[in-house]
Amino acid sequence: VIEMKGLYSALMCSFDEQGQVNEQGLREIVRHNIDVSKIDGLYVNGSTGENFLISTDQKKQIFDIVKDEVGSDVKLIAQIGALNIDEAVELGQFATELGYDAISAVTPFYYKFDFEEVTDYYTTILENVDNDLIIYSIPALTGVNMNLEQFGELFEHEKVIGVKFTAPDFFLLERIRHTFPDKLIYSGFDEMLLSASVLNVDGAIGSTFNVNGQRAKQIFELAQSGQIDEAREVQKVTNDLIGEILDNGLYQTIKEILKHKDVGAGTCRKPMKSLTEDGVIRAKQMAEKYL
Ligand code: HMN
Repeated sequence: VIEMKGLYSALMCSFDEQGQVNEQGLREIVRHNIDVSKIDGLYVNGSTGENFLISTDQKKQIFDIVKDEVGSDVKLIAQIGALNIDEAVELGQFATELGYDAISAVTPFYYKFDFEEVTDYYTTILENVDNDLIIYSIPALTGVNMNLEQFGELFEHEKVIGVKFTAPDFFLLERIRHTFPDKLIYSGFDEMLLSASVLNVDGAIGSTFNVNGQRAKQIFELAQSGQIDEAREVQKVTNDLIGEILDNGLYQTIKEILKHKDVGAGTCRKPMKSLTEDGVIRAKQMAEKYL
């Protein structure tokens, strides 16, 4: 699992006005991440890829295009989690056949599943997909909160190699790190990357790395070498930028910044709204000021 460590962009996807995948634009986003953001890998079809707004065919199309563009340049994690368990398995098999290095599955959401049901969901995926799996925990969006013992139960399966931990709970994060030194932990909130890095996470997965990947890498590496003052400076600038992005509209603004870098990032899928004219101007100012 050591080779899976590092910083992963939660990959954005380019859509046209009709909501179809813009292949050329998607390829440009991938290239920008590798060539400019200098990330170690891509987390494909996560929240940032607007995964829960698109069809199964579109998810497959995206897995396909991304693998074709990346080859073996960087690591690839396929987010295949879905409320329809058959779809999750189908996507897991599909991405595995394409050569994705690991799969990841969001905890099942919306119906307030209990832990027994969550376990059953992961077991079904693991029994049917021949790949390593990273649990995707994001309680604020799913409503699924797991404690240390529950993570431990899921980690008992040897194919469960780690967790994408997207929560501001540093007590739990420290306990997981300490208790499971051999599992991979990816930090999920870019604005908390330094705090997570100090706790010795193995990497991070973030939406803002699509544009701010170089700073994210600096934060992670400075923290690992104990240069905390320097890391804090970079996190400060990063958080100035993230604050402005969040105020303006997260995914729309990252796409707009990419467009200012001549990357065909397209628009967001409905029902996500588009930026106002002012929002477009603000995104341009962010691109000029920070990137
Ligand atoms: C994904 O599934 O696409 C990402 O891994 C999610 C990632 O953790 C992001 N979370 C959300 O968008 C909810 C963060 O990068 C987040 O966007 C960033 O920290 C700004 O808050």
